[in-house]
Amino acid sequence: MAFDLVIRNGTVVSASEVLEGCDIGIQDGMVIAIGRDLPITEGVEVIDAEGAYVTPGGVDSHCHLSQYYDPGPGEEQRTQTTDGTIPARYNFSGDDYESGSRSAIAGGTTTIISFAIQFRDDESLRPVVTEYHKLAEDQAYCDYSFHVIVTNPTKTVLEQDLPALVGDFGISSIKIFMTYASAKLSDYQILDVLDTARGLGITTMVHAENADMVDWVTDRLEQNGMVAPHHHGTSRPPLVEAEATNRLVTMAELMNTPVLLVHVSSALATKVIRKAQTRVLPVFGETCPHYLFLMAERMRRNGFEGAKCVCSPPLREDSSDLEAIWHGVQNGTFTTISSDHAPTKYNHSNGKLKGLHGHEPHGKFKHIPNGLPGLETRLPLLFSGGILAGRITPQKFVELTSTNPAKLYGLTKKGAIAPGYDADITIWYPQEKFKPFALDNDMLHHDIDYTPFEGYEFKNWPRYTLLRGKVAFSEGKVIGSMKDGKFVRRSTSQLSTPRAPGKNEWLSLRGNLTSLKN
Ligand code: DUC
Ligand code: ZN
Ligand code: ZN
Repeated sequence: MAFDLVIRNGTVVSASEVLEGCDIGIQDGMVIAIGRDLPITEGVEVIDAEGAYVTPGGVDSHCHLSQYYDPGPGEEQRTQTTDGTIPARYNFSGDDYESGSRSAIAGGTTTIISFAIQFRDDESLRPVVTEYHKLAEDQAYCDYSFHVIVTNPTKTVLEQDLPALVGDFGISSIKIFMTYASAKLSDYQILDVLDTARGLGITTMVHAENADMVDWVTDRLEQNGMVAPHHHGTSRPPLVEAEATNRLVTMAELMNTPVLLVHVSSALATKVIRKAQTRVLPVFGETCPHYLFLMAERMRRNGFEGAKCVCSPPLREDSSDLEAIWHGVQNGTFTTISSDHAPTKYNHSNGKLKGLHGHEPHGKFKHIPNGLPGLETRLPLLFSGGILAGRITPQKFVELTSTNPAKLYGLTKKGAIAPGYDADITIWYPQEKFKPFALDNDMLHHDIDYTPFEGYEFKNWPRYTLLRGKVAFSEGKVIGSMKDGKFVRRSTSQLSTPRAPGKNEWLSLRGNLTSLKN
């Protein structure tokens, strides 16, 4: 067997096993052998991984790059084109594909699935996907795919674009919102989307928060002058998330189709998902590192700087929420842990300070863009605060951060170190050789002026990240190129299939799969 590269003597982790003293043979960007003492012929590149964990490259199935998603109350959604090619609606203040994917690779993530958002006045999804291809092509250090955010389920979208998504575009998932004036769908529209998704084998991701509850509480808070950053959390209590989660689960059951609740933050919503799973409904859950490591008090720190930790759903007040999320990670309620990297700079006119300017002295939380940076820190945080803290096993780490997201979203060559799979591999430091350090934002590779994990002690970090057999990150340095990352076409989910319409004849009105399982 001729290898281009052999990773020698590592502790290779899969979602089920930890194999010590294992070699990995790579040829043409693909894993072709795993075993002990693989033959090393002259000229073969060798990476010594003795004493180190070797994990499949991370798959981050939820991040926002080149996306300006919520213009905020009273502002126009569309603005004019600035350079003739890319509309100014992408004039956001977060990461683009270059900086975001660079940061992914530096944190051990080799595939990202980011969002292509339809704006309300877009009749069709096709130009949206084309635009995002333009934004990402030759700009990515890691492989990438898109989920499409549907904000306007027109007849064209339901009858032509969604059916074309899987076959023509290689995209098998969509996201919908139950909150935000500029994005939310009515329950009627959600049913339309779920009905169509079932027939096509599309996995629907849902942002579940009750929009009216948020607006009603926000109005009361404003009337009482309670507008500082931490009141963002007050305006979106756990009940807001739990109600929408429950409503969505009910709609998914009616429609008999798989759904994934994204960025779950509270004990109450976790319970709703767990209960649905106990009833064997195809309901999946995703959570994020910030709901495992950060709490609402962060929004009270340093005056308006608390805005740095404003995200939706919000960080929670009560440590019992954080513990419930850890339990959900441990007991299998959550299928994936994604970063929900949705950053904006702090010090930027379109960034967090937008919530302060014009609303001095305390700012107004409803004008603060929602979201946190976290692509680069996702895996190292879960390695230090999960595996090394004894909260999860190395196998669970791999399952939640790579194998499951790959399977759930139909990335058939990602998520495992196995013959025939892409050689996307993260090699950690041998534990005894690693000197723990406190994180400083300057160490990160994103284009954001802060990290919510500043000062957190990291006890390990990816030493090498390999993308399809090529070392892209080595001992603190990104050595890959932004032409290395490729768009990956996806199949339908390997974790679930839509179910047969059963006795509900009205469900079959829109094209169902011909070979449905019951
Ligand atoms: N939803 C996300 O998925 N990310 C950031 C903000 C939001 O509301
Ligand atoms: Zn969301
Ligand atoms: Zn998100």
